[in-house]
Amino acid sequence: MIIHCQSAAMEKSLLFPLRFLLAMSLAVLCASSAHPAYDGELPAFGIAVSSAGDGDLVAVRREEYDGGRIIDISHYYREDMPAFESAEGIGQFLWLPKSMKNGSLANNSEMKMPAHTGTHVDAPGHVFQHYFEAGFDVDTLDLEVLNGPALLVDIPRDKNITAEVMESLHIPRGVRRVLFRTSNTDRKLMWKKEFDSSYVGFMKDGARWLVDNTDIKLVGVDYLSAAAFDDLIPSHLEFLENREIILVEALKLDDVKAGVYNVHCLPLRLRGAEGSPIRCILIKQ
Ligand SMILES: *[C@@H]1O[C@H](CO)[C@@H](O)[C@H](O)[C@H]1NC(C)=O
Ligand SMILES: *[C@@H]1O[C@H](CO)[C@@H](O)[C@H](O)[C@H]1NC(C)=O
Ligand SMILES: CC(=O)N[C@H]1CO[C@H](CO)[C@@H](O)[C@@H]1O
Repeated sequence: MIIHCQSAAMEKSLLFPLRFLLAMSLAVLCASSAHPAYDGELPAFGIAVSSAGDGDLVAVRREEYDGGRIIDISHYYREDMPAFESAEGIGQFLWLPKSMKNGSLANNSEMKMPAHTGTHVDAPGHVFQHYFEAGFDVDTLDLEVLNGPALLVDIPRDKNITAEVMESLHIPRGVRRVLFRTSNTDRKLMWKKEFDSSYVGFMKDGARWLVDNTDIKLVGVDYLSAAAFDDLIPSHLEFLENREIILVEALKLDDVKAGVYNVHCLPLRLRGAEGSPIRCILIKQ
């Protein structure tokens, strides 16, 4: 145990103040001879862990906060989350190269995943080479568009989002952010490992209709792509050509009432990337 503690204290990768603090707390742990590591699975995999020491520690996981006022509409990342055109899910994306169990002063995970994984955002460079080259990456997206009043609407369950469907929704002018809930949510497609190309999304004419006839700048959808599989690129081109519309995909809209909310979405500042994981929440008005 003592050897273990000393090797941990020699960890070099941390800045001094943190190192000092951790060394202090480690000293306490060493003195009380409790092992700092947990004995369960990694919390990242959605499994509560119990401490090796006194009593059980149970991490609380929530989809809502403050009595339901704040709703998390992002999916947590998991290995069996669907990946575009794959039957295998996203697979392992998180590793623990430095772990307390192996004598490190702290656990330091590493992650690797495609930028368009899970709940994510598309930037104009996703489908336009000249925009990509000109730097229209996720760090250029307008946070004002990604944060503000939003409408959550239900789409007729028997159709993809065509011009006709868009027209039938009667979304008033002035509405700038809309989250489209479809049968993808009913079918729990984001909870199935295998990619399903029969998901509902925008057909080219639906995307065009939205651009021409509404003030919508934030388009949120409930599966991996805003565009229906059959119109994958044409719909993206319609949406992203004017560089005003932001697509947020694979939102978790289960059990949320249709209506008006404040949406808050924040992508990572990944310069050079045409996509990014994004955390989105709804706040009841
Ligand atoms: C600890 O180190 C051993 C030996 O290098 C390795 O096999 C094991 O996977 C490591 N465990 C963790 C949790 O990093
Ligand atoms: C939506 O379009 C996809 C192809 O992109 C198709 O497989 C699916 O059946 C369509 N869904 C509906 C409800 O029409
Ligand atoms: C806090 C935390 O993530 N602790 C982890 C540190 O690493 C060990 C493995 O060495 C895990 O079991 C813990 O869960």
